[in-house]
Amino acid sequence: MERTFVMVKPDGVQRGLVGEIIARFERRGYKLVGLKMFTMPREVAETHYAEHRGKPFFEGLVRYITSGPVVAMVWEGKNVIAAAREMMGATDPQKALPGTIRGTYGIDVGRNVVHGSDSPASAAREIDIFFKADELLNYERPLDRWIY
Ligand code: FUP
Repeated sequence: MERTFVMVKPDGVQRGLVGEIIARFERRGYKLVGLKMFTMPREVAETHYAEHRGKPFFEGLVRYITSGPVVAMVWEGKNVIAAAREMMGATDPQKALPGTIRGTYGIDVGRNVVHGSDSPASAAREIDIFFKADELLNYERPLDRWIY
C-alpha cells in the first residue's frame, strides 16, 4: 500500500486544527501508521525544503516552519499521495477549492496549515527525513475489508 507524509504546520497546531485534519484522513478510510510532534530544527527545515533554497520566500518559509510545534504523520492507503494533495487543496489557500483543508482553514500561502508530499519520490524522501523505520507501524485493521 502507498504511504505519504502529511504535516500539520505550526499555524495549524496553534489554531487547534490537529484533530480536524487527522479526522478527515481517518474518516476517509486512510490508515495512520506514524505520528509525532516536535519543533523542527532549522537544519531539518532546510533539508525538507531544499528544492526552494535561493527562492525569495525561502527564509520566511524556514522561519515559519520552525516557529512552533508541528505534527508529522504517515498515512497509508490506495493512492494516498494524490488523494492527500486533493484533500489539502492548492498550495495557495486563495486558490484552494472550498471544502479542502486549505480552502476551509487558510487565507495566505505563507500560512497554509498543512503539508503533504507531492509525488512518490518526495513521499519516500520526506518519510525518511522525519521517521525512523521502527517508528512506522504495520498493523491489521479488520475494517479494511469495508473500505477496500
Ligand atoms: P506544497 O508542495 O503544496 O507544500 O508547495 P511548494 O513545495 O510549492 O511550497 C512549499 C511551501 O512554500 C508552501 F507550503 C508555502 C510556501 N510558499 C510560499 O510561501 N510562497 C510561494 O510563492 C510558494 C510557496
